[in-house]
Amino acid sequence: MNIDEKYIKRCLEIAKKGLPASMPNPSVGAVIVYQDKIIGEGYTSAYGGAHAEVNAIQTVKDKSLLEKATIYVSLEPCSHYGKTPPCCNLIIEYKIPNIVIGTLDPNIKVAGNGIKKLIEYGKNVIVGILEKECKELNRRFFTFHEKKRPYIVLKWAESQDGFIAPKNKSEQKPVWITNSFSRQLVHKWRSEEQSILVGTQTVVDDNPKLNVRDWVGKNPTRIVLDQNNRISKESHIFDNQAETIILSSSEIDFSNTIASQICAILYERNLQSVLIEGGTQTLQTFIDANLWDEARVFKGNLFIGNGTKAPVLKSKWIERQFILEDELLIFKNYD
Ligand code: AOF
Ligand code: ZN
Repeated sequence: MNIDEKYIKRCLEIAKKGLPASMPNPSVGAVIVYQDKIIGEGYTSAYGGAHAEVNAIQTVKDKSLLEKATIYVSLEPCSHYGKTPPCCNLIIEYKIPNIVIGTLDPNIKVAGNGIKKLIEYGKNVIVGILEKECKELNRRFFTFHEKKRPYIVLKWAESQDGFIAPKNKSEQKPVWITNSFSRQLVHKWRSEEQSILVGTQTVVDDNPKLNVRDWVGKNPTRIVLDQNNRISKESHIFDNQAETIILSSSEIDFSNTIASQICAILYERNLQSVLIEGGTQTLQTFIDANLWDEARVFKGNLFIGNGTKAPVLKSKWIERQFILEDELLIFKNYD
């Protein structure tokens, strides 16, 4: 590992702490180095707050050292006026001569303009260090800007014999396929995505709250499909604890390309990611359209015998974990 990689790696390490609070803004790490010593560092504040560069510069005690220092950033410094002023201007103002950048900002408002401006001001700029890792950390933000759709995470839990629910579910007591630790993990996942989507049958059968109760964090926006207005107004999804968007036939043509239409609606609303929690039909719609990025599948320890079959995903899992007796398989649909 060379010296640039070493410090960009540090940028990534601290940038992790900024997620998910920074979203939909990406979380960036900035590390300021003088004579191979870190003299300041910072990462992106919660959404609407300061960018990484601002926080890093603030921590430098002797600001005169900035004129001889190198600033490492995991994402191209911004050049636009958004909720905050451009970071490029700050770097220029403090006369930092060297800038090492992990990867370009895909946001059309920046997209190379930051680098262009720094070069115009005579800075030494290096771009493209640990690029893959930099994009992976903010994969929701990159997918959203590059593919013009949200980052899609599929999640379901199936029994040993491949069912997600028993037959005549609504007549029975709830059947838990996974243990309480796995269920808590799902609440962490909900706090990490900007929206959560389920189909009509899931609301009718389970009356889910779709919020973050067993973790600390923000509730995602609830997206619910309801083609024929079958969902009762008394359902938990209308408890006002989080925003709920109902997609009925006035918003979507249910005869075709449902997954693409939903992606377009979420994109329009600036929702950078979605956790799809069921049921089988909804999950399968996204799998068949090849509109998914990650799938997280729990295999519980019980046999159901007869009921709703789990979705069919013909990929190979890339990671396997155990949460006590529950098996968790993780699939990725990108390199
Ligand atoms: C940076 N450093 O730490 C981050 C950047 O509305 P604003 O002002 O917060 O700008 C948001 C955009 O800035 C965001 O979409 C992305 O292009 C960039 N994020 N840029 O220089 C940072 N988080
Ligand atoms: Zn910025």
